[in-house]
Amino acid sequence: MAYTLLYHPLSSYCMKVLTALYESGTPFTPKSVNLQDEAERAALLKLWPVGKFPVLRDEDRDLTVPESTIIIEHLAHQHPAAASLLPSDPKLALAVRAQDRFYDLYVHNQMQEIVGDRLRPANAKDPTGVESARKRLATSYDMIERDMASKAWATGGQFTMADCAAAPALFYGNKVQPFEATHPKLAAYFGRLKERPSFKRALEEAQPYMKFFPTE
Ligand SMILES: N[C@@H](CCC(=O)N[C@@H](CS)C(=O)NCC(=O)O)C(=O)O
Repeated sequence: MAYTLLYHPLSSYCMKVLTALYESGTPFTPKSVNLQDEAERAALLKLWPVGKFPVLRDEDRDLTVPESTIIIEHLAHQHPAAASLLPSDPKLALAVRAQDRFYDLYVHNQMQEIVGDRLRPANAKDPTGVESARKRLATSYDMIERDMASKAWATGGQFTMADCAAAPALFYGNKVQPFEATHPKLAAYFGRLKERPSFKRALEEAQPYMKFFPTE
């Protein structure tokens, strides 16, 4: 099995896939992409014109797989050790996909909206967009707080793709809109995620770049 992952260690969606790769012990070749470097950016665009990472190359099948969720689903189908990230039972799999969508769309993307605004020049800020992202994030935190009352992981007792999605979304979400003082069950879940060796490793690899995260 020859996988190459185009990614950057600081990128939240890349951390989602790294967590899945480390969780399953899937061997892969990491190819860090510096988007500021014209040649590296061009190489990414050639594979996936949308220009976002992560992108997985499955060399054996000559397949380019973009989108974090699809990459993890691909791994779960191809690599037995990754199978538990997406249960074979259709009902359980649906629950995992539902939580994965929730974390991507209503936590991760809202966090990205806030971070993206910090990177915009002063004359191009979008306060309305940021306000709406903050409101949605607050709603999501409340939903997770209720939902995590009796569960260890996002869909129950098993660590799945949904937890890979939750981990980086909550890590950066907590930076832009802290929840630890207000949402104890969410904070406890986040604590478990940070201690999970797979995510812990992704976080450690991001540390050297954390200084580039915009704090305001
Ligand atoms: N829906 C995509 C989102 C990927 C994404 O937003 N990636 C960010 C990094 S976390 C990116 O490539 N940003 C660079 C850009 O937009 O130019 C996924 O799940 O993989």
